[in-house]
Amino acid sequence: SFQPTPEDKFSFGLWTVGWRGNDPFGDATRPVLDPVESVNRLAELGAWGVTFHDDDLIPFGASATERDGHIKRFRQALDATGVVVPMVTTNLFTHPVFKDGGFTSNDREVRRFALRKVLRNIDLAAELGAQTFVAWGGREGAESGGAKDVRSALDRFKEGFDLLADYVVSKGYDLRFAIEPKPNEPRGDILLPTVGHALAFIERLERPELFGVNPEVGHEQMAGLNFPHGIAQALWADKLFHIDLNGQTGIKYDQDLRFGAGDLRSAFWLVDLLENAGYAGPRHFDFKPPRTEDIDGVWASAAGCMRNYLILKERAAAFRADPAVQEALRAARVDELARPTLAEGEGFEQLLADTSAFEEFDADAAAARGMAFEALDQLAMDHLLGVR
Ligand code: GLT
Ligand code: MN
Ligand code: MN
Ligand code: MN
Repeated sequence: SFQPTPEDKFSFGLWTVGWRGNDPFGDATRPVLDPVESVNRLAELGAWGVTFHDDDLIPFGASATERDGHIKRFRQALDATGVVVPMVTTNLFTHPVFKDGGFTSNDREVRRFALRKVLRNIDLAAELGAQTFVAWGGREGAESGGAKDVRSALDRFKEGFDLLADYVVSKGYDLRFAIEPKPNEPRGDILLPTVGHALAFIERLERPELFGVNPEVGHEQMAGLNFPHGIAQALWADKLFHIDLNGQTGIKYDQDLRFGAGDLRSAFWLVDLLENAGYAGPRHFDFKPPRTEDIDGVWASAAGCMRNYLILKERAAAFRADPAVQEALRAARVDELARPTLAEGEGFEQLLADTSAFEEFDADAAAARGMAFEALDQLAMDHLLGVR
């Protein structure tokens, strides 16, 4: 059965099920959703965790007493349901003060305010036991050329993250940061637009070991990129700290469809990869139930995210277990790629001395060998479509 349990480690942002359906052309179509109600309903559906931005839980500008009250109610709901908080993040994009960004705003006072907002939220994250702190810089970007000195902005980005890492280390928090890339929307162009940009940026930080990525399915696809390939590289670099699962149909606005909607083949290969690579982190859904839906539709959409993951997990396992697939994998020489190109102890001298590698190598004969990829891919399709 495809009934989720806490062992599946499914988590949801409060801002996902709580999205009211407002878009640039239309007002909200749904009423405000109480975070406590979200925790209760998600627990009933079989979710394991809930995540949030500071402002999802505590309205921007709330007094200290109001803040404590919101946190207290939320904690009670967590305790009552057993739902955990694996990740927390900060809203540095909704309030107009962040119109030119948080850490990279040209306005220095805004940058200092943004850092303070994040530091305060890191304390809350640690208090609630979160192990990952996501940083999505949706407003860190530009619409025009001369207004943003990108090299200075990257200096300020680094300055901010280095400060946060110092803070976490000095406090002794068990917390790591996951940078979430996105190419555009809401800014015309966003800094750190893809997984690759983020991975390269992380290596320039003072404590790179505390930083990884939080790739989102739709964000890479908005840039026309192959999401499973980006995830594979993040895994290869030991940097997949968290993941935002959702659906997207090609290069267009950020759709945030429920997981499995959108590019289904890509979703299949993604689940296959996550499950086989031993990714042990949260399966976090960052989707937006379409604004056509009432509250029942919201929960149907949330349940669909988990159900689709579990279906794809079952399909991927069946694919891997099928003897015909194993034979097709061998025919496609997938195992051969795992074999080092050089023999044990071999260096360029031995390679240069090996006449079979070049002088006697028959390029035309090798070129004539088919790779047998299509037969393998059709087996995957058969499994994905449930006819095998
Ligand atoms: C926002 C964004 C998401 C990010 C969230 C974290 S907020 O909804 O579109 O992709 O993951 O800040
Ligand atoms: Mn996201
Ligand atoms: Mn998105
Ligand atoms: Mn989003």
